[in-house]
Amino acid sequence: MILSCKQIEQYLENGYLLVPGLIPSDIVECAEAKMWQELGVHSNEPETWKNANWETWSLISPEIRACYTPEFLTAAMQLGEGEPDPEIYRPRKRHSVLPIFPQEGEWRHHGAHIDHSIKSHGEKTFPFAFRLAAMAYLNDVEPHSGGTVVWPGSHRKIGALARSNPTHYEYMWSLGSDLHKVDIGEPIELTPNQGDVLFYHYLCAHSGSQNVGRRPRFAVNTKWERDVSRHDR
Ligand SMILES: O=C(O)CCC(=O)C(=O)O
Ligand SMILES: [Fe+2]
Repeated sequence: MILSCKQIEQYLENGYLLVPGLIPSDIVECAEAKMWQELGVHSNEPETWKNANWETWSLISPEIRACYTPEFLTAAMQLGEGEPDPEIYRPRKRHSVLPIFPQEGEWRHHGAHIDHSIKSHGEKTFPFAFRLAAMAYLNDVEPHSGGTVVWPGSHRKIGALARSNPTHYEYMWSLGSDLHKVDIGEPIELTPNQGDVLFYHYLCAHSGSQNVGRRPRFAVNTKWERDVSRHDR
């Protein structure tokens, strides 16, 4: 096993877990290099960054898929809900590539959201919209440089809201639009290092944040779905 009982406890308590150094440095360095290449911009030439090619949004290059090592997938399986099914935790064909380039202005997050809560997608809340999400960080993230923001324990409060009226909250979009009805407390800005992986629960409130630093933030987000048939949508 990759994660300790203490880490699993932390995940259950907080609704997320940042696992340091889960991706070996040689693999994550290759993935970062591939991301620069796919975006068509140069690490040491900031003037090129504004021309980044966003068509790589769902990039499936082998260098990035290589991040999903057996250790990564085992950690995901340890945290996923229900019976572990190795078929579910195989590397996905698609995932979201999430670069955040530096911008001028005040640092801020974009407001708490839960994933899969877009109305037109029609995702159901129960038993869960997806098993587990993971953000793999491909480079170091300094404070106020695009770190993911999380609300510890928000998954339990949002879960309680959902269960208070399962009919009303049948769909993720209805739950997502009522987050203001619960006090989810204060957020924490994560400052992960290259190779760290953030796992989060499907009801964990979180947000992207503005990068007012000097380097782009590169991350890859993946979801493990409820069942294998939905896995590679
Ligand atoms: O970029 C981030 O740090 C967060 C992204 C996010 O919330 C998402 O992809 O749903
Ligand atoms: Fe999100």
